[in-house]
Amino acid sequence: IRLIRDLRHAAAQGQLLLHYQPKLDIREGLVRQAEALLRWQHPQLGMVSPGEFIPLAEHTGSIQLLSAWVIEEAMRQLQEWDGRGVWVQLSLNISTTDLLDAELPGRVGALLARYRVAPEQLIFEITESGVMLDPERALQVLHGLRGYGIGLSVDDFGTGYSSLAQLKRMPVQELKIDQSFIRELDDHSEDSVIVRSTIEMSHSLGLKVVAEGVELASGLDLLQRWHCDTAQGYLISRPLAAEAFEAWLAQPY
Ligand code: G
Ligand code: G
Ligand code: MN
Ligand code: NA
Repeated sequence: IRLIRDLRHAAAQGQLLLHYQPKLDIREGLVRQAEALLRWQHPQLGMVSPGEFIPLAEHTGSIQLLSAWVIEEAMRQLQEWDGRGVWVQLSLNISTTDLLDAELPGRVGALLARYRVAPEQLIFEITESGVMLDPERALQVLHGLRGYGIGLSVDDFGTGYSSLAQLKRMPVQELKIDQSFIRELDDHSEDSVIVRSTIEMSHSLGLKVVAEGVELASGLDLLQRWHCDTAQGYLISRPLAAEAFEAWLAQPY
């Protein structure tokens, strides 16, 4: 209850921040992409995980406030990096509720102009269950975002609702295979069959594939052999604060 009340003020009190987890381009062997992950530095409780407060925010109506903060902060950060000659593409997590907000594309378009951010520098990650709530409305929002040139990605693919018919209708360019299939990836498990066929299917549909939760070097080797495009996970790096991420980028991978 306390958390709900505090959450409403978190943005205004400067308690929110974004961490950035590198996404490795497997073929090129370099990092020019990252996923922005929300962090809440609570004055008494310390770092609170979004796994705890995002669901809370979804239920109490403060999610739109949080999402607005995340989108604007990401743009501000991109503008700052651009000023120092650092080019990155950022993925942002967009909640179910945001997908039903018809005003979202317009607000994002206005922010792109205000911060002079190229739309190619942003990818919005959505979940299929988010789209399933009200497909017509969500598709309209997605097409609106796409109209501004924002990239779209399906997060947590393979869990929850994974309707291939739905996937075909969505204007997405990227698919992220859920961590549960990747973390203990080896050459002969069921996971390997699922991952290989998902990569093949995605490429047939013209989608890039990200493997999330890459923890083992052996897993990365397999993903490379199977022509997966992008790897994200603790093996490459944990999510980092902005300054640490910038320093990390400056080192050759
Ligand atoms: O970073 P971490 O692994 O603790 O994230 C836990 C969950 O919170 C993940 O499902 C992630 O997608 C989600 N999450 C992280 N940042 C954001 C955000 O900015 N917005 C939304 N809606 N979800 C986020
Ligand atoms: O739902 P989503 O895919 O957005 O969740 C991203 C979350 O996964 C982040 O909170 C991040 O901290 C976490 N994460 C990223 N890489 C790894 C990894 O290699 N292993 C594990 N266990 N979690 C990871
Ligand atoms: Mn994500
Ligand atoms: Na995921």
